[in-house]
Amino acid sequence: MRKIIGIIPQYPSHSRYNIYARISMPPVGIISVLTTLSKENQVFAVDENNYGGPLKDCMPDHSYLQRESPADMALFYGGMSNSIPRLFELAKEYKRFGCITIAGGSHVDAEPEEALRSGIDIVVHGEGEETMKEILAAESYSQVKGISFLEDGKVVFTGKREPLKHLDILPDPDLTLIRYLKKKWKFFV
Ligand code: B12
Repeated sequence: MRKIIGIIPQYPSHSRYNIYARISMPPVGIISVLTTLSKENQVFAVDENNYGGPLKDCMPDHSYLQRESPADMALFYGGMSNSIPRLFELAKEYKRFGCITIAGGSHVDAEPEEALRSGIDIVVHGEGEETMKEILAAESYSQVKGISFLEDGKVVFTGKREPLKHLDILPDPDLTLIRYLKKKWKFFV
């Protein structure tokens, strides 16, 4: 059983003025991935854009989170380019904690090498639900389709994975996995 933290990294302060930032809602993609892992692993998530937990230097205090609920794997939402600098900062911090770091979402999908050279161990391309389950079970990452990682300093891409065919078998995203919420959600899309 793995101890997994999912993190939605904070957007820069200027993005808080866009219309969507006025309504707090998490991106559902990473929550869907975490939900598929949550039956067999210990899983929780934090959304740094809607976070009311302990702070350090005005930012979420991940040393505190790690002390309270130690994780051995950190999963990051890499779908928004404006939050990528924060994602890389956190990835390096979680590497220092000794975690395996994994990112998915449209930005890292398009720019895997940048992520792999910035603290991320594995980039998951496309839909992450099945891929993550296979990563957790794999003896060698090269057996898992749809991921990139570094080997001897070079990027290895294991090949494109077919999109999921039966979405109905996926569990509904479990929003209760997100802890330390600052505001309750009023709307959801
Ligand atoms: C729906 C959507 C929204 C909804 C979000 C609803 C919600 N609660 O999630 C709304 C309308 C609110 C929205 C707003 C915005 N959006 Co939008 N949105 C999308 C859209 C159309 C689909 C995203 C989605 O939910 N897909 C379905 C889920 C299930 O897929 P997913 O998120 O990609 O996640 C899967 C994989 O990527 C992967 N995955 C994702 N994360 C992780 C993490 C790990 C560890 C793993 C293993 C896998 C993994 O597995 C997931 C499940 O299969 C995408 C375009 C697209 N086709 O992807 C744009 C997109 C993500 N949005 C974009 C943008 C720019 C915005 C806004 C900034 C627009 C604006 N100017 O205000 C705002 C930001 C809002 C905010 N503060 O977060 C851009 C991001 C571009 C970029 N490089 O940054 C995209 C890519 C569209 C585009 N091409 O321009 N958006």
